[in-house]
Amino acid sequence: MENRTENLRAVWQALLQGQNFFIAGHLNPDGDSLGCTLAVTSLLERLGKTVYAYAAPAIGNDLKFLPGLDKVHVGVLPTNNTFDTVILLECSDRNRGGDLQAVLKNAKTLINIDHHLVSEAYGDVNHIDSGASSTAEIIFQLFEESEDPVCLPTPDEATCLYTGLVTDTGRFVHSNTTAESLRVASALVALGADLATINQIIYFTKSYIELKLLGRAFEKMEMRFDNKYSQIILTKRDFEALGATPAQTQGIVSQPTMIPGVEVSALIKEEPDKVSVNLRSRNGVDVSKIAQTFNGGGHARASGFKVTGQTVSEVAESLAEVVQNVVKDIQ
Ligand SMILES: [Mn+2]
Repeated sequence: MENRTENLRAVWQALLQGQNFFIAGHLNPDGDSLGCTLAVTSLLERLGKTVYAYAAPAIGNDLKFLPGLDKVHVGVLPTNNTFDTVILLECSDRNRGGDLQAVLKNAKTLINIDHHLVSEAYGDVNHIDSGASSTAEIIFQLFEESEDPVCLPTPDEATCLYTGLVTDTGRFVHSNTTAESLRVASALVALGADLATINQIIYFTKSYIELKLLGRAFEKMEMRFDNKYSQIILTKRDFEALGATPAQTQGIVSQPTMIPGVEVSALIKEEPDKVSVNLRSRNGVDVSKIAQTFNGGGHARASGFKVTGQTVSEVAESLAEVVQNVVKDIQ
C-alpha cells in the first residue's frame, strides 16, 4: 500500500498526542477485533496513557484466554466521556462498534484502522489497508513503525496479535494470506506469541455436545444437484435431543466443502424465533450473492442470512431453488 508509512506515522502522532483513550472493535467481537483492542490497549498503557477498552458482548469462550481481557469493559460503556482520542478498529463505518455516539461526539481525534475493502474514511486519522489479511497485521506494522524497541509487542501483545492473524486467515489458509502475513506471524512468534495455547484453545477444543452435534450434522448431510450442493438441516428437535444450542454449530458448515465437486454448502438451523442459514463455497461461487437474495450478506466464500415467519423446510426449499440455478451450469 502506497501510503502505508505515511498513514502509520500519522496514527503514531495521534497516539503520542493523546492522553485519555477510548478503544473499541466491532460488534460480535472476533479474534482480530478483540486481539487488536487488547494489544493496542497494552501498548498505550506501557506508554503511560489512560485507556478505556470496550468490547460489545459477548466474548466467545475460545477468546477468553487472551491476556489482558480482564481490563476490557464488556458491554459496559463509560459514564463520563472525557476521552481526547477514540480508536475504532475493524469498524467499516462509525456505527459498527455499537452505540458509541456519546463517546464519539466529544472526542477530539478519531482514529480509524481497518482492513475491510468497504471501509469509509470517517476518522480524523484513517489507515485502511484492504491488502492486509487482518487488522492484527496492520497493528504489528504500526508497532514496528515506531522504531523504538520499547514499542515492539510484549509476549502477551504478540499472543493477542497472532490470534487476530491466525483467525482472520483461517490458519493461513484463506486467500488473504500473503508473504507479509507470514512475515508478521514469524515476527510475532519470535517475540513470544504463545502458539501452544492459541492452537489448543482455538483449534483443538470442543465440548462433548459440540462433537455430538457435528456427528448429527454429518448424519443429516444431503447431497443435491449432481452432488454440487450439500445441505444440512438442524431442527429444533436435533438441538433438543443433544441439549445443544444453535450457537454450538461453529465450523460445521465448512466441512462439506472438503468434498471435491461440492460448490455450495449450506447449514440451515431452526432457531427459536427464526431460521438462520450459513453458506460456504469451495470454488468460484459467490455465496454472498445467494445470501443477498434473502437480504443477507457476507463474503464470496462465506455468507449467511436469517428468515423469520417461515418454516425450516420452506426456507430450505427456496434456498435450494436459488442454489440450483447457480450451480446447474457448473461442470
Ligand atoms: Mn479482521
